[in-house]
Amino acid sequence: IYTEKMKNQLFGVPMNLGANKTGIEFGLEALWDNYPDVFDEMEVIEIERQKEDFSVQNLRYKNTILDTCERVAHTVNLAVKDGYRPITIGGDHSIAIGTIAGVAKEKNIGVIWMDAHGDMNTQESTLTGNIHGMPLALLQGLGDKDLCNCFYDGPKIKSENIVLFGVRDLDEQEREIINKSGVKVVFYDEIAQRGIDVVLDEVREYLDVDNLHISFDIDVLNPEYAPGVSLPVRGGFAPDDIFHSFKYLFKNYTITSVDIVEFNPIYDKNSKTMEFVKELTEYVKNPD
Ligand code: HAR
Ligand code: MN
Ligand code: MN
Ligand code: MN
Repeated sequence: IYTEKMKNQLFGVPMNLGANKTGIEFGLEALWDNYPDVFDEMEVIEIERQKEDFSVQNLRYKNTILDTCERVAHTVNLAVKDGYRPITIGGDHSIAIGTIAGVAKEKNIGVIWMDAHGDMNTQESTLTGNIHGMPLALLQGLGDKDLCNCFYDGPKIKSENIVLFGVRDLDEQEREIINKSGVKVVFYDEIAQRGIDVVLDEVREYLDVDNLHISFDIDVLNPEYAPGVSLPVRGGFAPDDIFHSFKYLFKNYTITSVDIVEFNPIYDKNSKTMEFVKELTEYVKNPD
């Protein structure tokens, strides 16, 4: 299935409340200032601060994150209904609660979650209380009920239609949640050992869907190439591996929608990460 030439719609969500270091909230501005031709037509979904219960330590900024994700879902959903491919630039990874809800309401999708982390904690397992460590669990109906029911009630994605790709850092309890869920995990080490082409072919055989959402966390790259993230993890992909993988996915699935998240300009070096984000966005806007 070759992805048809679909029109894209770019969204930006400058949210950083799901993470605990400062910087991600400045990512979009940095991209605009430096590459106006790529990012100018982006529609920004603003953050509207809600009242928070600060005695709740394990779901930090839940109310604002939920409000934002509801609006992200609504906007993304309209784009999908109008026949567009929404490309959403973060922001921390909690925004995927909204983007995926927005797409999943209209289409039966698989999800490839490219990330050094699992993002499958719940409010019970989290060691940090940061919601960007939870979106993939929430999207399967695991965790806080209100967040699980973002945009519409119930799970958004079946566990068997999810692949975690490039993982290098899981929390202990998170690992148990993942194993129980049945999500397929492809660790970075396995990809490095067996070769990316073998592994991508296995993913294609495993993920038996036509429509695929790519949720791309920049920290899946080796921090050598992309230091501009909040939680770098040793090892990981080179940019070429990522472009190769995207090419493969665009050839083998209908890519309905893409997230590119967790760019933190404060930790960037020589604009390496920013340039990568620009190039990846350009590729997604005009895949070959
Ligand atoms: N597992 C850790 C936590 O729950 C770190 C999660 C990191 N998440 C992101 N997005 N950077 O992948 O806090
Ligand atoms: Mn509101
Ligand atoms: Mn992530
Ligand atoms: Mn991550």
